Amino acid sequence: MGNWLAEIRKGYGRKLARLHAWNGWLVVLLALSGLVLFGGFWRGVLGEGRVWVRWLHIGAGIASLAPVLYYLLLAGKHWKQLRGKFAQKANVVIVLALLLGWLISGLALWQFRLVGPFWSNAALATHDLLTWVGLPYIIYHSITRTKWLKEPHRRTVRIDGGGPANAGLHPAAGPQSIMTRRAFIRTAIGAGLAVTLGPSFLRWAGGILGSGAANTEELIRKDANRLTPAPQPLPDSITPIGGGSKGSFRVYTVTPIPSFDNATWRLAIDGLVEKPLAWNWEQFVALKRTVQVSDFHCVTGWSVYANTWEGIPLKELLRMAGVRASARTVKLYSGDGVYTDSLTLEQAAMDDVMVAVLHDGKPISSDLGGPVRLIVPKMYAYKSVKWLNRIELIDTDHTGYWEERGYAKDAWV
Ligand SMILES: Nc1nc2c(c(=O)[nH]1)N[C@H]1C(S)=C(S)[C@@H](COP(=O)(O)O)O[C@H]1N2
Ligand SMILES: [Mo]
Repeated sequence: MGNWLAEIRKGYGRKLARLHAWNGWLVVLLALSGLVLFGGFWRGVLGEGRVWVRWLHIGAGIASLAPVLYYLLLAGKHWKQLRGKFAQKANVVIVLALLLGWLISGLALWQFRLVGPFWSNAALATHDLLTWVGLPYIIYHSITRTKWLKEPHRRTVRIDGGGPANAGLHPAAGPQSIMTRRAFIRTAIGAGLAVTLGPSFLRWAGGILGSGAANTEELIRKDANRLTPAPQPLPDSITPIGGGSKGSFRVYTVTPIPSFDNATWRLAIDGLVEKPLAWNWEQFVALKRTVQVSDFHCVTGWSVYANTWEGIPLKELLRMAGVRASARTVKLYSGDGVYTDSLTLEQAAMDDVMVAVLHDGKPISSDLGGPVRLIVPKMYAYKSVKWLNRIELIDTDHTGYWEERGYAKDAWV
């Protein structure tokens, strides 16, 4: 294959070691930034910093292609060296497969617009699954291979309580010493990882595989909103005409989650309108509602399908207030005091843009933006302002929270 390859392979042992180290640090960086992106908790803490973490993650992900390609150039020689060492060969294959899987699904997530919601959902599920399987594997791999574990190779742990004086001293272990020290520590680390990561994994798997109902049920149970009377669902919601939503919402927020009661909740429509209006909860639940079924897509790759939403079409509220001719933009405010977004008058007039009060016949929990959130099914969900409390008509443009931080203003799915 030419001299350049021979050149690369020169001093290959040292190169391989350096490559391994670089790859290790990249994986650490990717794991930390990835976990921050995954955790709903960090969304609130980071706010706009999340956009930087996201770029860091994408950049490191693309950069991780370099050590992989470089390794592949050295792989032939390495492979010969590993002859007979099955475990090490398997490790190389597993790590390469993980990196490649992460890279491909990551590229699809990055280019979600090109691949569309179906493939970005598949990519997100793959990306998460590889993380759930691969990260514990890599942590285990790196802990159990550190020097201090390798050294006391032949020591033993006695499980029969043979006294600490003897434990770990005699290489020639008696029949009672069941485990080498190394095997013992490995098992302990494996069990520790399973115990710490297991529950989150099961919750994630439940969300991906099951219907969203269980997860929504739990959110409703611990709902922090205290509003009476409860909205009474229409027949189309009681038995959701969509048949019940599929998938589960990830709770996203850029602030601590706000909650409301009858004294604190208001929805106002003002600005360039003929008749500014404001409703308290009792007045608002008395308004006539309609029911619709639609999908909900987040730009980060997850969707919830066939949601049965019940609420008041935004255009109906606009009609009640009377939009003045000078108005151009509908600015939407969240009761979290921070998040905003906007729609053009034409977009706001679409039939399925809804100020939603019920989801699948149940009140929307505070975590998911209740008591009242906006729904813009034809656009990515960052337009779907949670805890909606004010609709203002303005004659200028308005750049929303995520749009100011790099998301496209044109949010069409
Ligand atoms: N007030 C507020 N509204 C918001 C957000 C937010 O962080 N704050 N996130 C948006 C984004 S990016 C998405 S995907 C959806 C998520 O809705 P969920 O948290 O109910 O799943 O809410 C949107 N509306
Ligand atoms: Mo989103």
